[in-house]
Amino acid sequence: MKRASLFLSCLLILNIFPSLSNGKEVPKTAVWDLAPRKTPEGHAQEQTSFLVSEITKLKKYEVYSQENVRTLAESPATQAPAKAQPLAPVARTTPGEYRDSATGMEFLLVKGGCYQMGDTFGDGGDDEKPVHEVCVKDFYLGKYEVTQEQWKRVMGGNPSDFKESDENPMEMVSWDDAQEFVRRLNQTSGRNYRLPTEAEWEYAARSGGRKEKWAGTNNESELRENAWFSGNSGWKTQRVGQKRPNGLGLYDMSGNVWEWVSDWYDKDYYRNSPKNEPTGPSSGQFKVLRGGSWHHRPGHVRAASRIRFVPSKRDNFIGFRVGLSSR
Ligand SMILES: [Ca+2]
Repeated sequence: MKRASLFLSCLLILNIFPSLSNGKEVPKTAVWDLAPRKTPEGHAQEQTSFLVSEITKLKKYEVYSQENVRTLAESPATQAPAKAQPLAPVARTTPGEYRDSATGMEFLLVKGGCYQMGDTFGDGGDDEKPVHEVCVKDFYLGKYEVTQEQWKRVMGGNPSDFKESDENPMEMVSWDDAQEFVRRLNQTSGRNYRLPTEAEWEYAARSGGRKEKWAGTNNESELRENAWFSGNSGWKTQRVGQKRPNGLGLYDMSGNVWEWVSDWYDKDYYRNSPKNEPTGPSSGQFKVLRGGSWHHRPGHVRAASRIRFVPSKRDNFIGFRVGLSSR
């Protein structure tokens, strides 16, 4: 509007003062009569100064507007919530916690132990049988699923499907993609990040190997408080860390996105699994995913539930979280 008014003012003034444009003698008009002490030339100079002044103001306004837009874009209200802010390069936070300085990923120390792995409630699939004792050593596990913000910091792009927030979990990532993420992370950090093994994942999901049906609860009526699944997700992923954590303080182990683990899949592996630190079959066609997703029913978001996909599979219900050996 200001530009339009200014343009019209210019036209009006140039119409009244043709000397501004062609140097011809300026006819006397009512305007001169209202300002008899000024010569036409003096008045024209004054109007020219006025125009220059207004144009200068306009340019300042434009600069201000650009700065203002930039400031607004950088204001806290339009940035990702606090957890996605650049984090101080602090490695250890409190005992049992760990923070990666490059990505801001937070890890919790999972104290190792032995537990009953598999279909401990008798309602699982055949590949969850037999229930068998497994022992794992101490390890660190991501407190949250890997977020889109963290992915972008390492990989530089964001192929995820649900981009409502940088704190939504990364999805549309294959097992191979997750390996590349970890490889780059290790290259820059000098650490040894990795996917958790299937046995580690289930031990952590069960709040440290408890007889726990879902991560953090045995009560299906409480599941809405603990997990994003088909009953409450709105058919999309949700920002990580909003639901109740399990007994170890880990979020979204049940639901939100399925999580790749390091193991190859074998439906009969539990019949032959070693007791100590099993790492899965030595080879296979499929990789294992755990925990269910926003798209799946309560039965799929159980701590013991297993599915499989080829390592190149991508979908908008598939993500991952990162583990780290404790030594
Ligand atoms: Ca999950």
